[in-house]
Amino acid sequence: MHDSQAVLDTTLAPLVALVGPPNSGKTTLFNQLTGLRQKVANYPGVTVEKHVGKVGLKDGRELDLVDLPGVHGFSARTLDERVTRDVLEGKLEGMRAPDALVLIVDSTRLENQLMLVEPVLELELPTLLVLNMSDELDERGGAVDDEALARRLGVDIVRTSARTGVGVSAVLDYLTAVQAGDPAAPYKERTLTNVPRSVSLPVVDAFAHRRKLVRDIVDEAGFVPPGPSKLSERLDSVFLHRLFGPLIFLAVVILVFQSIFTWAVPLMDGIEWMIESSGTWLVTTLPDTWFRSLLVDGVWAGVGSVIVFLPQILILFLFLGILEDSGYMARAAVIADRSMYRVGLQGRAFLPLLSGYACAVPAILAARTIDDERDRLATIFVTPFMTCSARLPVYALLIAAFIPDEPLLGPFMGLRAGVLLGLYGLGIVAAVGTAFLLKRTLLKARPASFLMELPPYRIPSLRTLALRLLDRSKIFLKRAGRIIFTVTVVLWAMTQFPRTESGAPEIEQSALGQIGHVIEPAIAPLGLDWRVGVGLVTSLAAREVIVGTLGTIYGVETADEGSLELIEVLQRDITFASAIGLLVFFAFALQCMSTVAVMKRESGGWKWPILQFAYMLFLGYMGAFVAFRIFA
Ligand SMILES: Nc1nc2c(ncn2[C@@H]2O[C@H](COP(=O)(O)OP(=O)(O)OP(=O)(O)O)[C@@H](O)[C@H]2O)c(=O)[nH]1
Ligand SMILES: [Mg+2]
Repeated sequence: MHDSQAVLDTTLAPLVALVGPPNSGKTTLFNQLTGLRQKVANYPGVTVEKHVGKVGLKDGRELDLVDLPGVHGFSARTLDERVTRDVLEGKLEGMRAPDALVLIVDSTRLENQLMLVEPVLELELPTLLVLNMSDELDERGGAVDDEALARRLGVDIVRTSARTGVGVSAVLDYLTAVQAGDPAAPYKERTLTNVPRSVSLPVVDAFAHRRKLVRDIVDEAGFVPPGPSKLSERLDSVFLHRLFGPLIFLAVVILVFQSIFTWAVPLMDGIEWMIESSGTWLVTTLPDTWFRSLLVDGVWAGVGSVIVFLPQILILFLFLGILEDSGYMARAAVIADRSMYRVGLQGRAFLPLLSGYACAVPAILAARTIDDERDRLATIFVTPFMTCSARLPVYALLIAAFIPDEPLLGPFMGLRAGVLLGLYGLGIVAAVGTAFLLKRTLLKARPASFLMELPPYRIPSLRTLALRLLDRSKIFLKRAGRIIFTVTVVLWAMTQFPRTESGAPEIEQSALGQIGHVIEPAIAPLGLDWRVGVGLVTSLAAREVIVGTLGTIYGVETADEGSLELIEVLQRDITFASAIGLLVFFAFALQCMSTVAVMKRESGGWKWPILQFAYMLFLGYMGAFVAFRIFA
């Protein structure tokens, strides 16, 4: 966040804001104009992303461009609208007011899109009106008289196809004029600002008034709406088909789910191998000091365990990007909506929840596509119940140690796979139950009615996809890395001190071991002792950390070489009932600081993450207790 603010504060280049309704092509045009010279951060205190970039102008100078979230107006009903209005009015901390605007609209839907023109022109800033998607307008037989429209509104107009780059040069001309202090648009003569309006007008009337005004303007400009897209109609007859629609949807879900696991595996193995071999190299090169221990056992292992998830996250966002930009996501939401509605969530919650199988962190970010705030909160609250990949190492260890390798359903499924599947099921049940409860209590509201306008199918822009993946990896590595780094360093330090007389750290006497003893009374009812207690504490950083911690505590040299030994020690030390309890605990409890941190950011405060952590911990503990009692 600070970097991009610095970009804005330290330069005197003019600032131009890109405004427009959702899906009008703002980001595509932004990427055309700025390329790689852009930064993403969040606006201070809120979850709305701030995209700023530098535009190289024709005269060799440059200016700053900010891409705003899509809005229908400035009524400040949603967070996006509030942020957009604040940016445009220069009220946002750490950001100066824009010197000029580019209002970009989808020219195939002028009647709807120009509703934004009046509030934008009221800002009295030099404004360029961009009629985007002109390729689609032409293709489908639509028309509009730019000059008449420009005269009527008193602004300059440029037609573009942001995806192919047509008209981008004309936008650059305008920006160059802004930089030269000679913005093309004479905003003083606007006729729209003279439209009589009464403050006491009820909102509905003001809206109706505006709608009529826009319809007149569009008529005067000879707008001929384009015919329906033949291709979209044909595709919808398949994708929204009563029978094939859900089947294709299911296939897409399976494809995404599978690819997160299968395609990512070689990449993850590669990264793991790199981290391990570089760790080994460090061990052999560096002298045996506390510093080496911190670097290798603490930082390298800890941060490495997070970086390993990057391929899964990139594949996930690649799919989400393709699905969103192609227009399929809107159809998928329509199809998923009915079953999600019963739970109390929106159809749009489906894919974020599905992504939770890889990792809750990107899944919570993906929930930004849910526009209703209560629905989004309910969705991100239940997301960590989905069985993320960090639970797998824990499940794998405990299942291997305690569940016999017997057939369950003849040749189709073994008992071990059955238990694993059961744990996945447990997560789903908890998520559904919790969503149901939330929507009837804290987040009481019917799921937002589903009146989504279906966009036409479009071929996603590779440039936009690639830039988004780049953003995602940067954000993920920066944020997750920072947390894991801190936590691992602190945990490592706690295993090292206080030192015993012999000088070697005795884990039972270390600060961490002492914490284990403090926790012991709490987990004694589950049949667990201080060792597992320590594991539960360290796994707060990331669930899979417990595997390594138990390995260390039980004096097993390395978890890898001795995983068989670790299994044997566990079998000796933990009862079957306690192990089942532990499995249930990990299915429910929020043992993941990255998720907590991301929840704080995405919900804008500590309230939700604290509630979520406490609730999931309670559920985990009670579940483990019940399981322990049943199997004891
Ligand atoms: N055919 C066509 N498609 C376009 C054009 N410009 C953008 N698109 C596509 O329209 C979709 C939406 O574009 P975005 O740039 O993400 O729109 P946006 O205004 O940033 O959307 P939000 O940020 O969600 O408000 C994408 O699939 C683009 O590839 C264009 O000129 N012609
Ligand atoms: Mg955008």
